[in-house]
Amino acid sequence: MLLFATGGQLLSTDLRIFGPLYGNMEVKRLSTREITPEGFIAEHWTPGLPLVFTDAAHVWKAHGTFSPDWFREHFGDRTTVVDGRTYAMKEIMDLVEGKDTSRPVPYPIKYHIPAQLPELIDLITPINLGYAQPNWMESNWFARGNWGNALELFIGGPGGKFPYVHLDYYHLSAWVTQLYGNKEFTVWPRGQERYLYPDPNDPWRSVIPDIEHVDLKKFPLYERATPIKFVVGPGETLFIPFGIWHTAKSLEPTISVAFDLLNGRNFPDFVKDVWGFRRNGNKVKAAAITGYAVLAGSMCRIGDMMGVKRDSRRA
Ligand SMILES: O=C(O)CCC(=O)C(=O)O
Ligand SMILES: [Fe+2]
Repeated sequence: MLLFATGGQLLSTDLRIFGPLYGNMEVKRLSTREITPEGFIAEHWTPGLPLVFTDAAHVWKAHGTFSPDWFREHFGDRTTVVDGRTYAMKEIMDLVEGKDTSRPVPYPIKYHIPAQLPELIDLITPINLGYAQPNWMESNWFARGNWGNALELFIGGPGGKFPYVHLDYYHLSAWVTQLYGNKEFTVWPRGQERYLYPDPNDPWRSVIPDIEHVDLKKFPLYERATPIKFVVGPGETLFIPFGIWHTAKSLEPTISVAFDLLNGRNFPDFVKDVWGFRRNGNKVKAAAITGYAVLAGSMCRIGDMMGVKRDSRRA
């Protein structure tokens, strides 16, 4: 953050110091015709303001291709585990489309794309959509670690709610592209943590059990929160900057692709988390992993300076 002192006033290149602006935060929807990658960095990534791209993912072959039937046909037997139970893709699609009503529909149902559905990678290239870059998560330096780094397929049925309001771990910024069906997102402007009651044992999650029916006797400060709700539809991409509390609800059968963004801007916070999540365990191991993260980040920073192009097709 750059601060300039001018006649006793502080000016900032980082809008975060103007807290009240966030109280009125709106989530813009923009076409790629209306915002350049440089404009995205200046107006959304740097100040940390969410954005819905209406058409950035239209470059993906997956746009207009992914549907329950397409997954039944191509990956019907591919399994994943949700809450300790194994489901095949065709069972999942029957559940989310209401063809099987014999048991509850869990949410979220996830596949880790590089490990469980690597065939999809070609259909979601370039993963960065021309905007989520540089992304150090695409470099081999970070691909090997387990940093909360994810490239995931999310599947949901009508009314499927993400189980809690949260911040993403490791200060990663999230990109969620809807490829089928509408999903409702709720975000809270920065500075409202207090109203959301972070869990003291896991301060990345709110303890409020159902954000649609908040018990104000138990959580009185929530009355001051200003949630912003909006729907992301097929072909649209939501950018959720690090530090923005959020949650989601599938309004109908939905299929989405989510990935994380890490680069020089969120890296200092990322490193603190790499240490912070491990410091209570084996200190030597925690120090080694944190040291590795610092080295990997330095290599990526040098790579950025040299204009290295990262290959998102790596599995
Ligand atoms: O699409 C969703 O359900 C939201 C996912 C999310 O926020 C997360 O995985 O961290
Ligand atoms: Fe999240």
